[in-house]
Amino acid sequence: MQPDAGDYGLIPDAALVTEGAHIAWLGPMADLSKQYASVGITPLAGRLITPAFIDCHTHIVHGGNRALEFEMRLQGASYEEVARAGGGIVSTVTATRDTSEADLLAAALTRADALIAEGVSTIEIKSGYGLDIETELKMLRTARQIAAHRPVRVSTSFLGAHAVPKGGDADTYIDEVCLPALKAAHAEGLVDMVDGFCEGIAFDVPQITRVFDAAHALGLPVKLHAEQLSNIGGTELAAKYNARSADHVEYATEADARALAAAGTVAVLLPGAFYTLHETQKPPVAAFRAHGVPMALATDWNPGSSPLGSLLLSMNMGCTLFGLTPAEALAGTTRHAAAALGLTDSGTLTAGQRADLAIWNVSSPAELSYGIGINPLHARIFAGQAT
Ligand code: DI6
Ligand code: FE
Repeated sequence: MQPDAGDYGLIPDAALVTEGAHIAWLGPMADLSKQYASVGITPLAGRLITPAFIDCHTHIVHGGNRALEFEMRLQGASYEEVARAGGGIVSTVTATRDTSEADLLAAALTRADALIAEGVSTIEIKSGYGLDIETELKMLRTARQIAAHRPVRVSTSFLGAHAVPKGGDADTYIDEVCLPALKAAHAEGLVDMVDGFCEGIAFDVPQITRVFDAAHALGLPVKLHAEQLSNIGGTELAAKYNARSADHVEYATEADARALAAAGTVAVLLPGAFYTLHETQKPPVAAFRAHGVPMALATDWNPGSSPLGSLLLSMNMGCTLFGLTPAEALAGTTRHAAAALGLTDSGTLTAGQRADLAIWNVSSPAELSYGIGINPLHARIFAGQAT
């Protein structure tokens, strides 16, 4: 998956050497240095090794579920109508506030386990279902705890600007809750990145601008839910703030693609939400390709718009619904997902990178995107250890 290695950079009949937590060497078996001949060798019998997967956009810390809303939408209500009727994000906020940190952690661990079982080594997790200072901090502490309980890395995003609490005013909420919560969470070391939901039903460009200015003042990188349901300028704003990623981006334009490319911002495609919401506007994949915008794929695992617990399925959906190639899909859950999180130590198989590996019972990498509901994982290596 190295950037200049062609589609997959596949090395047939390969050997890969790990030393401690890192990759020491990889290349054709025939070139394996004699110095490694005496160390333990695990024959993989024709299996495929890829970088371990990275799910670069999730909301796996949350209380409750929204199966009732699923039923409502199947009877014809739109996502926006459900949100305006007090359902949607705000109902998960109530459930998350009412769930203890221990119970939140137990539920999130179950979700993390499902991802880990598909070869995921790194999970990005957002806050945003608290909308008060205490619960935003509780969510982020829970997210951090996951890495203490499972062999997985967690990258946290503060998403205080996710929704306006019921009966509240968006600007007042930003001033009185979101920005103070961000400062408190940062002071506790709970924030790796700052995210927002820039949308008609959430926050507009001037409001997100205030959140991004606060993030940059704290030295934190930003990312943004942009152009998911309409185009209101979020992608352009993300590019202006050198965001690590602009996510969803179904309604992004060619000009947006140009801006993302110039800023080096990753477009994170979330086909699980597209599928769940019966969206018909596809992200401008051809424009992203033409302008060289790196595309990542993630689950967006959340209880409302994307109750999707499979990164493999998001790869299949990225191909079938958005027209990605299987090679783009694999880059989307490895190299480009790492870039969306600002990680330079994983996402490819390169000497010196972390030995976070997935070993698959497949004979070609395209099989990873081709299967639907099939998990061909043989083994996962996390920081050099079989887990
Ligand atoms: N966009 C999404 O798809 C999720 N959040 C967001 O900003 C949906 C979250 C939810 O419906 O609970
Ligand atoms: Fe999301």
